[in-house]
Amino acid sequence: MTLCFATNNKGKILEIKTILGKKFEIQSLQEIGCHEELPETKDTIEGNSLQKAEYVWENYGVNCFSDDSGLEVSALNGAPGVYSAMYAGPTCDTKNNIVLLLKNMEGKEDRSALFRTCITLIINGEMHQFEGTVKGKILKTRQGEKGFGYDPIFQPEGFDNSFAEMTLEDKNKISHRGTAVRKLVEYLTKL
Ligand code: ITT
Repeated sequence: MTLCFATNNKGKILEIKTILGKKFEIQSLQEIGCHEELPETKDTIEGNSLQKAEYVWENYGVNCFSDDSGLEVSALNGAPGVYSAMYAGPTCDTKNNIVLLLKNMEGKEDRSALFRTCITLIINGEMHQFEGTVKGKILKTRQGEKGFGYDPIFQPEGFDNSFAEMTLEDKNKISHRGTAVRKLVEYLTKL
């Protein structure tokens, strides 16, 4: 089965291909001729996830799935959450998002956080969503160079390393995305 992965995030592609790519053929947005930004205007992770997959299905008519993710920090009332990608505003990028998060966490005792992913699959026009979460804490400084996004400052519960210090395979075993993708695989293999 061929599925388009509706994302422009190379980190997500690498992680998901490691799990899905062995069983399914994954097409990129470029391969289906989609070169524009996908719309992401909703205020929930589920809403944005659905919006991205629906855009690809409605405009390109291919079976596809999307991934919308966010980091929910307890001491910041769930921020950055659905706004994780654009946290630092006009200057948002991975580095500036992390700098702002660490600044906003200064002096906070409770460093607990949750990573959340919602994958939306649209297959022959039918929609299904799969969720994955992982609990952890926000570190005080960056640790590690692997992974992407907030990985250097997120330490999953029960581990001494940040996500950015783990191999792709080890991160996938416990991550929000790994959990959601395994649910997707389970569904697809039953079809
Ligand atoms: P697409 O919408 O094209 O898929 P995106 O990067 O905009 O890519 P999101 O809208 O889901 O993705 O934004 C999620 C933000 O959270 C983004 O800044 C990511 O870098 C970050 N993020 C998502 N998953 C992550 C992970 O596993 N580890 C670290 N950061 C992650």
